[in-house]
Amino acid sequence: MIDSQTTFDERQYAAAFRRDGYFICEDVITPGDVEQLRQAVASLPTRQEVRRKRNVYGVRNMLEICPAVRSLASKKSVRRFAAAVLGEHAFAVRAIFFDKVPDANWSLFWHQDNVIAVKERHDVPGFIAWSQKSGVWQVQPPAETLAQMVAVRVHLDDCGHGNGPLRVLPGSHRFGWLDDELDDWKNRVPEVVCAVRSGGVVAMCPLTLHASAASETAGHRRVIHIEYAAADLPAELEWNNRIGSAERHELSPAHRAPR
Ligand SMILES: O=C(O)CCC(=O)C(=O)O
Repeated sequence: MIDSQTTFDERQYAAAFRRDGYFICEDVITPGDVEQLRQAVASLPTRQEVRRKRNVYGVRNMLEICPAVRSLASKKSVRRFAAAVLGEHAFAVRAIFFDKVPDANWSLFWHQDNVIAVKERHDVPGFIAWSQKSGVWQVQPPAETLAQMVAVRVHLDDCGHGNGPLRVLPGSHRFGWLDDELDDWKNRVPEVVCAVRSGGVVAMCPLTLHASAASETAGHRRVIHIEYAAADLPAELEWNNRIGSAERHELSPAHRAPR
């Protein structure tokens, strides 16, 4: 397990993450932790189950509704994937549970994640496309906000090529929104398949171009996807959660939306 300081070099990790926009690490949590999380997820009330974006099976608001996921988000071995890149004050802002099973199988075309969850709606320049999902405000921030976030995806099942793994285009997180350049990126940059075993992690910048195919197998493909940030939002906007750090940090002026 990478809790032993010897096997996880934070500097090497952070350099690779900043360059590639993703990182795969096996054996981050124990089989016992995996089992506890599987049980915690299985015992969520069914009314919390939602479908997210085009038939994607997911459960939102996991930091709010699942204490085991709150603990996971603060666990050193998991949080360090965010802290090594964003700084020690990194905090978890949102978590989603994803599963793929034969009767809830799904795929997603290449995209960048483009929303964050905030406590209340305040119309601030640069923050657009407001919506409310499962009672929580979602908004598209400037790309710079997402560029300063890390998503840590904790796997609760072995996820090989046939299980609908995440696929990424390395380096695509460094260029802002890529809607108009998607074809160029797909043609030019070989995709990486993020195969990882149960208990492992895929860390990803939300701006990294990613896609996900349907699973070809009968089992689960359970992932707890935790997003971390490290800076306050501008004006009156507040992250919907700040788990794992009590400190508040201002965005640098370069990343602050004009008022
Ligand atoms: O879990 C996956 O395979 C993909 C999830 C995804 O693309 C997303 O969160 O935007």
